[in-house]
Amino acid sequence: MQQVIYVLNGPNLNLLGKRQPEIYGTETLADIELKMRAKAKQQGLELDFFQSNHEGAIVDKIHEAREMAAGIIINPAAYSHTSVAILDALNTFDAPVIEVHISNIHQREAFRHHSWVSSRAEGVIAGLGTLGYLLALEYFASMPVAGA
Ligand code: CA2
Repeated sequence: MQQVIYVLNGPNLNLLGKRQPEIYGTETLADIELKMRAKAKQQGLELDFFQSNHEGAIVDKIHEAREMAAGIIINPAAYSHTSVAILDALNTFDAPVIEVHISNIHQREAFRHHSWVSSRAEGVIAGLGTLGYLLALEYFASMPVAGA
């Protein structure tokens, strides 16, 4: 059975490619999903791609991942900097977590420098644009299949 990777996107990322291209580029979230699905197919991985503007919906999706996912790629967006609830949910998830930020949060306002999620993540990719999502997927493709 194919391993499923959950790709979770936080608030306002549904507006990618429609505003602030100087920070976030011109690709839409649908463009990212298409590219990730193409790469996942090559790598024999299945994706569950999700975006929500609601903290609780993201927490619920992480709970679902506990039973369903071999890993999580998460861009928690603004919740990175505020959400202990998302950190607590991720701490109940046993498989690897990779945190992705399109922009380099460390070059931006001070309030973006700290992410609650980073303490749980196996790796953090920031500042490489939307390529970061594909690199995160590469990480999962390079991992040995459990039980093999
Ligand atoms: O760089 C990232 O990926 C962020 O997670 C994006 C978040 C921001 O709060 C984090 O500090 C860094 C913001 C996502 C909002 O995306 C927009 C896209 C287009 C137009 C407006 C917002």
